Amino acid sequence: MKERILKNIAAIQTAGKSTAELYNEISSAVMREISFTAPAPDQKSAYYLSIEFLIGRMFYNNLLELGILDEVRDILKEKGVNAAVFEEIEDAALGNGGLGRLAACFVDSAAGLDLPVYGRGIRYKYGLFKQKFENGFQEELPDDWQSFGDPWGVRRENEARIVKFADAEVRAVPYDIPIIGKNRINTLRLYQAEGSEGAEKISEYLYPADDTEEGKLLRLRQEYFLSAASVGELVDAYVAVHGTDFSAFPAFNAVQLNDTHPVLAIAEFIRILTGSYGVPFAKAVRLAGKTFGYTNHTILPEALECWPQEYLKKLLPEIYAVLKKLDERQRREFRRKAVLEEDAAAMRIAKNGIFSMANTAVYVAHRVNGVAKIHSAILKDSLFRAAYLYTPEKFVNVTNGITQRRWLMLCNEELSALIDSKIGTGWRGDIGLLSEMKKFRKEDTVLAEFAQIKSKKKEQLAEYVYRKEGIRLLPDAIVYAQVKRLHEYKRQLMTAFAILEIYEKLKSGELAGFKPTVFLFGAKSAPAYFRAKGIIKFINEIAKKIAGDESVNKKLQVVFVTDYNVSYAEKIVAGADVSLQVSTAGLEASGTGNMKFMMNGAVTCGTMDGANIEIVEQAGRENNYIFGAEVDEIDSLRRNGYDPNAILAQDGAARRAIETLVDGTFDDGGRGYFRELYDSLTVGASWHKPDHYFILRDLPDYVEKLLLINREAGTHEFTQKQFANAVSSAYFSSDRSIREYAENIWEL
Ligand code: 26Q
Repeated sequence: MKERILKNIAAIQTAGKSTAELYNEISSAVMREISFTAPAPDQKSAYYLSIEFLIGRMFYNNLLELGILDEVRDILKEKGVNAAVFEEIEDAALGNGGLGRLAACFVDSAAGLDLPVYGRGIRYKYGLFKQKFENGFQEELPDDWQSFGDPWGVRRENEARIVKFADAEVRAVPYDIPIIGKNRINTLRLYQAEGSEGAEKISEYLYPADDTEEGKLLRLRQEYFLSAASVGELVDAYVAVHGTDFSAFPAFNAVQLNDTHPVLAIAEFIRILTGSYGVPFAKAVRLAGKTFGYTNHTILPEALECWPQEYLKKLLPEIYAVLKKLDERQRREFRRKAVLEEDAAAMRIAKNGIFSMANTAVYVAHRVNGVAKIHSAILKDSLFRAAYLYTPEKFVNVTNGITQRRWLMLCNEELSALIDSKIGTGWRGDIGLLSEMKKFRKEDTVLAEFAQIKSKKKEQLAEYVYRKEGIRLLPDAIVYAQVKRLHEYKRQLMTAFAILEIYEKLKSGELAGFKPTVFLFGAKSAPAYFRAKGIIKFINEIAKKIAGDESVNKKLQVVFVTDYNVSYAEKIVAGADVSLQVSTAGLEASGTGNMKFMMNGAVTCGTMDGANIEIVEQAGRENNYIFGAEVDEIDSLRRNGYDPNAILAQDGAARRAIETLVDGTFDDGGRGYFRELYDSLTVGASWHKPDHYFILRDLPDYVEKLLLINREAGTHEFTQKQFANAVSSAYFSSDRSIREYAENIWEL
C-alpha cells in the first residue's frame, strides 16, 4: 500500500497548483489506496458515541500513521514544494475542548492497538467558531473547515438512514473518515443531516446557541439525530447477521456514551427492540444495560443535561414514552428495595417533569466511569453517591490519556529522534518502553541535548506566534502557558492577578535576577459566557499595558494567542517550559492538556486536581510545582464559610491586583465586564457566594510558585525536572486508557 501511495504522489504534477489543489490531490492519492478494515462478523465491536470529535488537521497525522511522512516530504521537496504549506489547511474543529479531543485521541489509539472500536458523531458544517480579537474583545466567525475540501471523508450515500422526529423525517448520511493504525484502518463515521424543511440545520453548527427554546430544541434534535442514526445502524447490522433474537447483542456490541449528550441512544435502543421486534421491556432494559457504558466528564451542575418533558413529548413522543416507563420502573424498584427517599430523589430519572440524562445513564448502564482517579472518587462520594451505594459494581475509573502519535511524534520530531537515538524506536510501537529513558536522568550529555531541543521548539513556537499574531516573543524567555477553554473554574483570572502582582514587584525592584518570562494564553469563550469574555478582555488589557511599559517589557510579556486550536496546541505544548493547570481543586475532571505538556517536557505548576495528581505520582512531586487548597480544604471552606474580603483586607498585593478591575487602570469599553468580575469576587451573585472558585485563597501560593520557577528555570536541576516529566509520561498515553476501556468496560 505504502509503495503505491508514494508512486501516486510522485506522479502528481505540482507546477502552478494552489495549496488547496495539491492538498486534495495528495490526500486523494492516499485515499485511493487505503481500505477501511471491516469489522469481523464474529467479533465484538465497540462504538464511541460523541457529540464532539476535535480531530485537528488530518494531513500530516495520516501520513505519519502510514509511516510515509518523511518520504512524502522528500518527494514534494524534489518538486519544489515545501510540505509546511499544508499548515494552511483548516483544522477539523468539530469539538470544543477536552471531551472532543479525548474522543479523537481514543479512536486513534484504538486503531493503533488493532481494536475494533469505531467513532460515531456529527458532521457539522461549521465547527467551533474562529476567534478574532477586536480591541481585545473576542469576536466569533463561522468556521468553514471544509473550505479546502474534505478529501478524507467518504460519503456513503447508500448507507443513509432516516431519523424520525414528530414533525420531520431527516436523512442521516454517513461520511467515513479513516483512522489509521499499523495493522488496521478504523472508521470514524460522522452523520450529516439532509432533507427538506431545514433538516440540514441539525448538523449545521456545533453547539447552536441554546439561550432560546428554539435553540434548546435544536440541540435536542442533534442529540437524538446522533443517537438514532448510530443505534439504528447497529441494530440493523445485528439483525442481518444474528436475526431477531437480541440475547447476543451485548456479546457483539459495546456502546460508550461520551458524557450525557448521546444518552438518548439508550432510549432509542429500547424503543426499537420493544417497538419493532416485540422484545419485552424488562429484557430490552437488561440488554441496554449490558451494551452501554457511560463516561462522565464534569461535575459542574450547569453541564448536567436535563430535558423538560414538554420538549421530549413535542419532538420525540416515543422516546418520551420509553423514558417515562424507565422512570416508573425505577420508582417501583426503589419501593421494592425500600431505598431511602433522599437517595431515591438523587437517583431519579424524572423529577417534576424534568428528565436527567445522567441519572438515566447511571440507572441503565453497566459501567459508569470518571476520567481521573480523583474525579471517579468524587463521583462515588458526591455526584452519584446514592447510585454508588446501591450498585457499587458499576463504578470504575479510567484515567484519560493522549495519543503520543500526535502529541509527541508529530509535534516534537526532535524529542522523538532523541528518544530513538537513546533507546531505539521500539517505544513508537509500545509506549511503555518510553520509561527506559529514565535511566538517562542524570546523564549530562542527554540532558544537554534535551535542553537544546526545548530551546529549538521554543524558537519554532516563537516563529509561529509571530506568523499568526505579528508579535515577537521575548527571546530565551521562560514560557508559561495556560491554554484551554475559558472557564471560571479553570481560573485564567487567577493567573491574570498573579501576573499583575509580579508586574508590580518587578516595577518596585523587588525581583532582582528575574529572568525574562512570557505568559502565553490561548482560549475560546463560549459566545454567551459574559464573565469568560470579560476575562479575555482583561488579560488582553494587561498584555497591552505591560507591552507598553518600557521599564518591564524586556522582562515580562503576556500574549493571548488568537484562535487557539489543535494545530496551535501542537506548537505550544512542544515549546512551553511550564504548564499552568490551576483549576479549583475538585473541579477539573481530568484535564488532558496537562498530559501533553508533560510528555513534551514541561513542568506542571498546578493544583492537586484532576490528572495533575497522577502526573505528580508518575513524575514526582519534587519535579513539579504544586500549590493551593486541596479538595478537603475546599470542601471545608464551602461548608464552614470562606471570606475572600478578609483575605483582601490583609493582602495588599492581591487587593491592588483585583482593584485594577474597577479603579480605572483598565478599560472594558463601558461594557460592564470588569465590574461584573470584581463583584463576582467580592460580593457574589444570586447563584453564588463571593469568589466561588477560591481565587483569593490560592493566589499567594500561586505567585510564590511562579516566582520559584523563575528562579530555578535555566538551571541544570530544572532541566532534570523537565526531563523527568517527559520520560515519565508513558502512563498518560491514550493507548493505556483504551486498553482499560477494552478490558474493564467493553470486554473486547
Ligand atoms: C451541557 C449541557 C448543555 C449544553 C452543553 C453541555 C456541555 C457541553 C460540553 C457539557 C460539557 C461539555 C464538555 C465537557 C468537557 O470537555 N469536559 C472535559 O472533558 C475532558 C475529557 O475527559 C476532561 O479532561 C476535562 O477535565 C473536562 O473538563
